[in-house]
Amino acid sequence: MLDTVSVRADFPILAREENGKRLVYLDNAATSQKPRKVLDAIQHYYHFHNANVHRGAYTLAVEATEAYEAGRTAVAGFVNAWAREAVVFTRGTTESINLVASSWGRTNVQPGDRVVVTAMDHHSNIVPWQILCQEKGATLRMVEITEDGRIDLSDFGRALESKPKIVAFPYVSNSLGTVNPVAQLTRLAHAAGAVAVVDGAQAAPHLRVDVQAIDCDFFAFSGHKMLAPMGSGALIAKPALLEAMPPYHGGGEMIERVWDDHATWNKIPHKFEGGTPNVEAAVGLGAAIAYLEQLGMDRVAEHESALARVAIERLTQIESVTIYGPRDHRAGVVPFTYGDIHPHDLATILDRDGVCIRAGHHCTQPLMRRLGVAATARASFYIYNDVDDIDALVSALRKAGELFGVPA
Ligand code: C6P
Repeated sequence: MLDTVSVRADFPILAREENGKRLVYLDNAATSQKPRKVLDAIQHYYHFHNANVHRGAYTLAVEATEAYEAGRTAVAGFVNAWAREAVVFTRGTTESINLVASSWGRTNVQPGDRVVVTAMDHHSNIVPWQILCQEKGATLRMVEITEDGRIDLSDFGRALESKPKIVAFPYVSNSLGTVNPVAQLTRLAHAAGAVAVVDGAQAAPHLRVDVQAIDCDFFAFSGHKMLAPMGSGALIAKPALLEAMPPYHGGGEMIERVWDDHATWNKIPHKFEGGTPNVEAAVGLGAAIAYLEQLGMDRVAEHESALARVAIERLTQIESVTIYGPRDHRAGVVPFTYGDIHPHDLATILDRDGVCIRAGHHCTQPLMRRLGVAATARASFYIYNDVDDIDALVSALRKAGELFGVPA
């Protein structure tokens, strides 16, 4: 396990108390807290190097550009991208997937075509494809999940028989914690002639990602879930695909030449980064990656799996708790319900003890329907969580059980 005492000391917000109790932050799947190194890197950038990037001939602008592009180099190394040019900065997973749907999708999907997603996908990896399919007269096919919360590989195989153009799936489910066999799913998608789009929102922060080993065509992630600022993230794509794709947004910096009635495009990835980019996001993301790499992503993954195992073991001892998702091959996401207590009530009551959990459909309504619930409560772990946090969760839950008269 990680040395959480020293890790916690790096996160100023974790020193705050909630109702006189230690802050127990268990909503990391929604967003992570930020270490001092990331906050300092952003402040340092604004104190010493701020200017608009890629445009200026003066020293400050060159430094700002270098800081921005250093963030790209860090991302490329972090996910083992094919090249630096394979990294397009976006506002996060949602924008990355919309970019693929709008650019690759609009160019390549024709009436009558199929797009495949899974029933455990986040709305961000469903709705952009729905919009594309509606616009193009294509059909969206949702692959079912098994009883124990995995992608149903038989149904996945059946969905591929229709030779879809795009197959999209999550690396890690935010509502089940399932870690999917993404390299295998990509191989199957390619064999059916499709491009594979991996939603890496819950993977990049928590395990070692290697896009070349997965061999996916597109990989989307959000920086804010991995210690970096809000509004940071990237799309990683095979360079040949990016070269062939039309731009997503028109504007400054994404062009080569502009004539009265048409324009030609800048090189990748700049073709997809129209307008002044979020430089502080790239700087913060670079610092976040340095922090995570110093801990080691294998240790991060081990730490969170260990916490999930302990949490599941402890929660299972509470009579009326139901835990969702598979028992193994899972990340540090633990969704549950507690008797008939509404998850929102549970989250509000736990907050009195300083325990922050998420309650709701977690932007996975098709999945919730299949689970037969409107909402779940969810604890999700990161590098600064420890067994004390799980103890606090369990004791706050037992108190809630007493309050609502639910067997504990
Ligand atoms: N999930 C949660 O589970 P953005 O908002 O673009 O940073 O990320 C969207 C997203 C896409 N895919 C998956 C698997 C996700 O988990 C998320 C974000 C958050 O609490 C918010 S619903």
